[in-house]
Amino acid sequence: MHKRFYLKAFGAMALLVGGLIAIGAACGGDDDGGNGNGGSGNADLDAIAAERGLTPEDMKHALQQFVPPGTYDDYVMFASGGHSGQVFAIGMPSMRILKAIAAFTPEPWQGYGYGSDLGNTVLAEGNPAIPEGTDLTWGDTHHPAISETSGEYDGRWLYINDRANGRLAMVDLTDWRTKQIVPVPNAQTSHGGMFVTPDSEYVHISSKFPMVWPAGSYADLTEYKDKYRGVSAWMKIDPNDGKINLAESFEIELPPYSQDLADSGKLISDGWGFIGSWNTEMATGGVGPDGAPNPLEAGASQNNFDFLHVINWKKAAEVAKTKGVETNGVPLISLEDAIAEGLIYLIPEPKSPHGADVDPTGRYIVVGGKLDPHVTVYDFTKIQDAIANKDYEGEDPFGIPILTFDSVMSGQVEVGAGPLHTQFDSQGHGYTSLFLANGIAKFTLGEDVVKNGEQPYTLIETVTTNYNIGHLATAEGDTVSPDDNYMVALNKWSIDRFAPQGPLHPQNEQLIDLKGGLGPMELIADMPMGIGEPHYAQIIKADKLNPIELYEPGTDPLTMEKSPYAIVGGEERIERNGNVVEVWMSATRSHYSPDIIRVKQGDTVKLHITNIEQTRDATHGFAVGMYNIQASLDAGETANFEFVADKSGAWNFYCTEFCSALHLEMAGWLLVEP
Ligand code: K7E
Ligand code: CUA
Repeated sequence: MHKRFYLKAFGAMALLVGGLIAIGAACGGDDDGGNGNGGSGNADLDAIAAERGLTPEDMKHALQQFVPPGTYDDYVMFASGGHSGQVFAIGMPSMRILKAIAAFTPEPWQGYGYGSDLGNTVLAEGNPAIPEGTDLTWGDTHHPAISETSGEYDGRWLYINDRANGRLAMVDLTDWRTKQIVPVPNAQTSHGGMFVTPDSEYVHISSKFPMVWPAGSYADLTEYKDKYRGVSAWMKIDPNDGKINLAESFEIELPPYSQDLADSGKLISDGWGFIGSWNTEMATGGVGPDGAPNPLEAGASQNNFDFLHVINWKKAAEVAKTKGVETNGVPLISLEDAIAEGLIYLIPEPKSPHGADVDPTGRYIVVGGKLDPHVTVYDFTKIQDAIANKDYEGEDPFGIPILTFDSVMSGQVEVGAGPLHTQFDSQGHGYTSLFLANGIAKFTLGEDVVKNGEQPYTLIETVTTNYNIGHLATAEGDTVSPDDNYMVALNKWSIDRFAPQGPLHPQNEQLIDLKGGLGPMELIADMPMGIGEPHYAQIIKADKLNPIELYEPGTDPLTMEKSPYAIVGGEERIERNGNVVEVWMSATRSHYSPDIIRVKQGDTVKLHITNIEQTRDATHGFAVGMYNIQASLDAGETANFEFVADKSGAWNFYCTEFCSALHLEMAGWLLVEP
């Protein structure tokens, strides 16, 4: 058993490895590849290290993370931005932010949601039909999922849920822009997923808290059990453009538990999905029968077991065609039909579970119980046997069969306090985040995957993180073949890790070296994340991403086809039709053409701008003061704006992107005559 603590105060060599303590150079604890006297063996490097107070271990970590200027990272991590409503693309191992991808929230740098039609259209389409009149301009991103082919990330699209409003966004990884926001029918909130099925047939999303059904109706919390429902939604991915096709999607009614993290089966469990849950007590907060306060946290923590939902989605997709009832745009399978057709089973899972993660072989499902120091590992082959044998220990209040815990559980490992989420390597290990113990535990899975002479279901080692860790992500971690080299801890608090900056601190993402899965885990670097709270992330090999360098001339990024409003140089014009003024404008270094637009107050202005550049990175902005308009037009892009010129005056518009030596001259006038 290996244990390792990070004891910086003792200096670089303060390592406990394999039970051996090596403190200081005298011990020759040369785990760091140093030269035995605490230095690098290079006089220049040693001088720099001495001047900056760096230990040999610090130097090693710097080298492990270093990506020389002008060279590329090996991996890209797509991390949720929590209630920033965005997705952050981060190069790894350098941990450099490459892009904040606007999703549910307007983002001015990319001109997303500030007047041009890509962001405005996507944000508007993301407003649920029920209730009427929603105008959502933020979301709470939690779980990104990269599209897969044969269980491997394929780098085409990325999906992410909105925890707050029951929606999902689709990011097109050809240009790293959000192309669609889909409100999930019959769900008010979301959590379970996103995960894509191994060949990107569907992306799954399930509700977090149940809502009153039918959507749009009202019921008091006293009717929670009868009127509130959760949902498991299987959103059909269009294989050509990655967009969600609602009519070909389907949903399954779920009991009013709080469905939680979920994962997709793969390989032997392909065709199945797994959704954890808590609050099977169906507590609602407020006061108890005795009139004393009974907060949700207490009411929802009564039962020793909650339920892992096991769903046969491949069969459900077929059943939906005959038994699905169109409900707010999507075929919905009732719980009654789902039970009768054998689409859903429950498995007891101990003590307020959170994560539910499927290992790379598809055989093991690991669940962490927040209030239990163990992870519980279920065996899919045993689950199949139990289903075939009707090996039930009962049914829940809604009639869903509960598989016998002892029949389907294959092992439990005491990993430490507050286990949440689990990732895997290809060496038969699980890595579970420990929210309360501030660390990550590495343990072995079942006998058929365990390697290197290790014992099944054994704690191997833990590494300390700073501080409360939520999710963790390993490189290629949710695929059938994880890469065993990097892991990132996505921590909630940073406390004293970065320079003080007032009461709100950044969250802390920490890079950990997995050493081929052979350990010991080693913390390499901290990365402050001062622009959003990370929940989950997925890490893809950079060479699987094939983003375009330019748009074809006149492309509408929303459709990726030629815009009907695209022009080439020489076709610029202004046309008036009644009180509608339509402008076809080009943008290139370093001018707009036309650069003067004359309208009358109250006119509707339809503005089509084509960036006629075909040079990589030659982006031009377009901002109009006092009209709250800001766009970013990438090379080849055509963007459209429509607004009422309701403010009279001579308004300057200009390019917001410093595009050339004469960038400051790239400006013009919107003259709105009273
Ligand atoms: Cu654990 Cu929403 Cu995935 Cu956050 S959830 S940590
Ligand atoms: Cu175009 Cu600045």
